[in-house]
Order: sequence, then structure tokens, then C-alpha cells
Amino acid sequence: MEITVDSSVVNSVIRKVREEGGFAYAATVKQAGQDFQSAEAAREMAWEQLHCGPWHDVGQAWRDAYSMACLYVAAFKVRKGELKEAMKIVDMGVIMGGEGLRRESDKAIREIRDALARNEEGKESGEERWNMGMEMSLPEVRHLLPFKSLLNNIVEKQSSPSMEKFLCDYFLVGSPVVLVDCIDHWPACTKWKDIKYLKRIAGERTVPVEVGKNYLCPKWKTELIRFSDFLERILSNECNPENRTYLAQHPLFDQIQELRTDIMMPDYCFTGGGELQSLNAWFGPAETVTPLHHDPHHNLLAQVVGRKYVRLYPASITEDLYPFSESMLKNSSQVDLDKVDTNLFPKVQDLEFLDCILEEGEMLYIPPKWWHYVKSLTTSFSVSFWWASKKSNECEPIHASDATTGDRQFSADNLVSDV
Ligand SMILES: O=C(O)CCC(=O)C(=O)O
Repeated sequence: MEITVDSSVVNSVIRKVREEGGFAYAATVKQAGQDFQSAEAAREMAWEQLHCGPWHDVGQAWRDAYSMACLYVAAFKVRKGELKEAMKIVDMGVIMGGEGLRRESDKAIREIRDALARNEEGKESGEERWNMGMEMSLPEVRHLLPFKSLLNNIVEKQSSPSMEKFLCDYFLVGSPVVLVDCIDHWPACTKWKDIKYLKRIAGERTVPVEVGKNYLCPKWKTELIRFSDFLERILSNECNPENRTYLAQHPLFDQIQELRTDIMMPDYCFTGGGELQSLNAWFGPAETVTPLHHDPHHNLLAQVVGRKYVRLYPASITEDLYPFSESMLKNSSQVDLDKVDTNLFPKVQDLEFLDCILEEGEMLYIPPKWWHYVKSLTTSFSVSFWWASKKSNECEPIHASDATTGDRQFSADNLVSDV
């Protein structure tokens, strides 16, 4: 097995980096195919450029330059038989780098994965299932949840409604609904319950995770870790919220394509002439919290493993939910539903809301701009499909005008360590 980079791609990256003033990188990377030190030096130069300013200001040229140098370094690691190290390096290139080298990176990942699988043949077999703990009674569940949970307005459930019913009764009127019996045929519904399967498919891959109570807390941070280390953290059942690790809002299926084949895009996501905007994984232990926020898109949140509590407030009462005023956070509420400060936020206790426990195999439709708070009750693996209707002013009950698409998408700004 040999990791290679097409010379036309190399020349194009070098030209773009030169245009950005990266002459030292351009000179160094030319030797990177033959000389390990040059490959490492090029990777370091590009890494520095990725950290020169705010993440959103980093240009495509340097991101591609980083992915390319990662491939060169990984090629040396492969030659030395250091396959796991090579995988980590290429993954760093995929996560931090640009799209320009994506084809080469994906090919390298496939080859390293196959070589690793050959080495592991016959070692890992059988199944290991998630321990979901004891089934909790309703009062026990309520004890873990914010005030007034699961008492009044529970989200309606519908067993695989027709597209027409979904369109007329939920999508067009902007009303949440839990869809049941819609995803049972996904291979994910059986495969992701097996920890050994996840380890086999993704164990050596590097993924971004969030560590801390939730993304609004000061000590919250992002880390890049090996997927198998992440699985160990879930299994170790760490209770301290400061160390709670959540793989949240990550396009995992774009990164790890084998997992993409375990799920299917629900037909409901085509409602309104829709186009998929993002497909994200949400995977973590019990008691992860996504604080109250809203998103601009239609959302189907599919619960593949475990169960989650979801609370929903309509967009019409946005002002009563005290959104942050800073632009990055204005789609999040200042109210901590787990500990409401009634002096600061007096209106919240009396507001009406919808809520539900999203059970394994169910899918929740969250209309655009509906506020939602989510807490996992067990180890939980969910998938969200965000889509926008083409003629948003005809189909969307609420105009998704200026909301951010989420401030939690991976960024190098709050990354505390690399691998
Ligand atoms: O499951 C979660 O923790 C949050 C999901 C969410 O916010 C979303 O799908 O938009």
C-alpha cells in the first residue's frame, strides 16, 4: 500500500499557497515526498497558519496545504508500518484541512483501514451491547429533568404518517410531531447497539468531541480523540459533568462513510422541495445536555440508540426566553432550564411548552426556529437531518432569516489539544 498525491493537485496547492505568501511551505513541500523531515516541517508550517487568527478567517489554501502535508507524513508512517499513527494523521488532515485533498484523503483512509483490518483478522469477534441501565420509572426520570417536565403537553406521536399528512398537519403549520415505525429498517438500529461493531468500523478514527457540562459553560472545550477512546469514556460512565464527553453536531457520516450506509435519509426530508443542509451525529453518555436554543432549518432528530428528553417552545415566544444578545449566541437562551434563576428570568416558569421522551427508533420533527432543550437519559446515539425548503417564504411557517446555523460546529478556536 502506498499513499500518493496526484501531481496536478500538488501543483495547484503550491500555486495557491504561494499566492498567500507561503513561499517557505512551497519550497519545503516539494521535498516532502522523498524526505520525512520536509514532510513534517511542511505540516508544522501549515498547522501554524491554521492557528494564526480566528478559525473562520483561515483560507482554503492553507487548509489544503495542511491536508496535503498530512498525506505526505502519513505516507512515511505507512512505510514504517505505523498504520494507526498514519490514520490519525490523515484524519487530522480531513478534520482541520480543506476539501481540495478530500478524494486523496478518503482513499488513504480506506487503504489504511483495510490494512488494519487484515492485521486484526480473527482477533475481535462477537458482540458487546451498551448497558442502558435499569429502566427508570416516570418519577425517577422527572427527577433528572427541568421543572414541570412530562406533565402536560406531550408531543403527539404518529406511526409512519403519509407524506401528505406530514405536510399538511405538521410541516405547513409548523407543529412538532414524533414519528414512529419509520427507521426500524436502518442497519444502524441493530449495528450501533454493538460496541464491537463501532470499534471495528471507526475505532482508529479521530473525532472532535465536546467536553464539559454544556457549550454555554465557561469550562467547556473541544478535543480531538480516537473514536475507541471516546467509546471507553462512555463505558467508564464518568459522572462528573465537567468531564462529560459528547460527540455533538458533528458530520460524522461525511467523515466515516461506512456509518453513512447504516442510515437512510427519510422521505419526509424532501417535504417542501427540501434540500439537506446538514447531517449530524449526536453520540454520548447519559445526561448530556444541549441547552435551550433554536436552529433555522427543519429538523428530523432520529433516535437510534437509547432515549432522550426533549422540550420545545414555539418561536412566537422567543423574547420570553431571554436569548443572548451576542450574534454568535443569539440562537441560545440565557436560561439554564436545569437551574432557572427566577429573579433574572421571571417569565420562564409560566411559559407553556411541549415535551416528550424520544424513544429508541423514534424520530422527532422540530420545525424551524422552535426552541429545544435536549437531555439524554441513557447512552444515546442520534442523527439529525436539517433541511431547508427551496421556496422558504411559501413553505416555512416561520422565516428562518438571521439565525446562525449553530455555534457549535467544530472550530479550531476552542480546541484544547490535538492527538
Ligand atoms: O440531541 C441533542 O443533544 C441536540 C439535538 C439538536 O439540538 C438538534 O438536532 O438540533
